[in-house]
Amino acid sequence: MAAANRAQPAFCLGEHTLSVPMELHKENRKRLCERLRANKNVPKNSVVVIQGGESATQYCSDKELLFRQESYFQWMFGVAEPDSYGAIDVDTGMGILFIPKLPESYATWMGKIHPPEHFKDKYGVDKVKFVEDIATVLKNMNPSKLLTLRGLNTDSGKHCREAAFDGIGDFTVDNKLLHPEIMECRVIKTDMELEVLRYVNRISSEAHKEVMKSIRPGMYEYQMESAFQHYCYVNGGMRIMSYTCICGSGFNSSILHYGHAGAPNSKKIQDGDMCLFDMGAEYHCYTSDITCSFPANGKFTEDQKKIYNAVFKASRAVMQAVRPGVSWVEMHKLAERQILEELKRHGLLQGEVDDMMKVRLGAVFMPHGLGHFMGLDVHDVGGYPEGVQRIDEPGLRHLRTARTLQEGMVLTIEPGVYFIEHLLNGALNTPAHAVFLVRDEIERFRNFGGVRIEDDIAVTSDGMELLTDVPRTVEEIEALMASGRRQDGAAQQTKA
Ligand SMILES: [Mn+2]
Repeated sequence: MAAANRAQPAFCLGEHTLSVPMELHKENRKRLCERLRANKNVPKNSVVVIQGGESATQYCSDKELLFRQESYFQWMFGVAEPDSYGAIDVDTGMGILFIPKLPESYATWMGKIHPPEHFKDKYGVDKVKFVEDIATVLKNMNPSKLLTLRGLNTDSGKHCREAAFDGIGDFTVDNKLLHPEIMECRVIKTDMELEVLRYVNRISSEAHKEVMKSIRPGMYEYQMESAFQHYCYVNGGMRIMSYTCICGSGFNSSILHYGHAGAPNSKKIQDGDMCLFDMGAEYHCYTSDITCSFPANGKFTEDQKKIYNAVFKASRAVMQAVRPGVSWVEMHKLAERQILEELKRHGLLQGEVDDMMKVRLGAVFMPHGLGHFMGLDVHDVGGYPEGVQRIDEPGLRHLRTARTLQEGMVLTIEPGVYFIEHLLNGALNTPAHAVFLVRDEIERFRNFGGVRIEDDIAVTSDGMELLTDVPRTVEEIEALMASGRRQDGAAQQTKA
């Protein structure tokens, strides 16, 4: 086949899904090389070497876990298969993919063993070699230094896995230069990356809307999780969730990361419950992270409206203010201020909002950060590069970034108000906080649960682009949920 007739290499799961060009990763490699060449500590003839994610089995069994590529490797090469390595010649940008040489038995159990040429076409890299030849191939490039990836993930506190292979001891290795540069590249999204993030947001938004239309009191939380996953996979080819689905109803909506194995979205949804559903699916490892809060029965009570609108006001105030040059810490405080003002207006708080801000009262109701970077990881890297300090104060210490916004950053905006038992008790027992709390009103909300409104945005040159598309006002939510219920009526009429 003539090369000219060949389609450009891309990741695609059918005509109804997005085609992601491998050019995206080529551009990423190019951007990385440009940054590295601009760094005076990187000598000529340096070669980046990175190890991809490894296949694994469940504990001591032979059950193979579904592989998901490591995010730095994905960013550079977009390779779906495990146990690969990659190298990039920094001076020329030439990219080499190293694939494992598979045993014959692979063909029996896993399918056809493809030759290197197949992967060269599939991923649009310059060369494909076998992992077992990596030392020889690199030696022939005669590099001054191998740049390997080692650095701290400031969300998990873990270090990324540095490349290792037999014979690496024969090279001069530097494991400090690469990490800050590639991390910074990942913080600023390219147009091609934004296209994928728009796609995952669109599909995940549609899935949230389906859930809101189909939910009924009497259903179980996990059935809503299942409906979301089904929608994303069927319509978007999105096999993997960006994180474990959080489908909290009633009191569970106050548990920030509900839905884990110990609390597996297993409650029956009751009439009158507030629901907080935080779910997002990924495609080609690009993530989405969306939270919708709504009443299970489709109609807000007056109290639910008060709390929901306080959070909504905070969300929209931040969206109005977001642009390059703005401090994320200030955005967090802006959201807090809106929330405190609304809670005061509705009689839950008393006193001066300025004074509440001084004692960080906002963290009692919103104990998490306003939002975080998002990309190949749902909590994406780069929140605290060298020189950016975490602020050790209630609420603010949980911010996953304290940076100043720049064009091309992608973040979540996710203010919330939660009535969390031990935080309320703590505040009621702390005189500096208790003075602002209207005790009887706070008691009335003890079993309310919580509200979070989470959208994904991209910072543009003069503001932001909203990637998420779900109903957000009380009226929009009630109208959408009513439309799902009208279908019930129609179905009953047909039966009769
Ligand atoms: Mn989030």
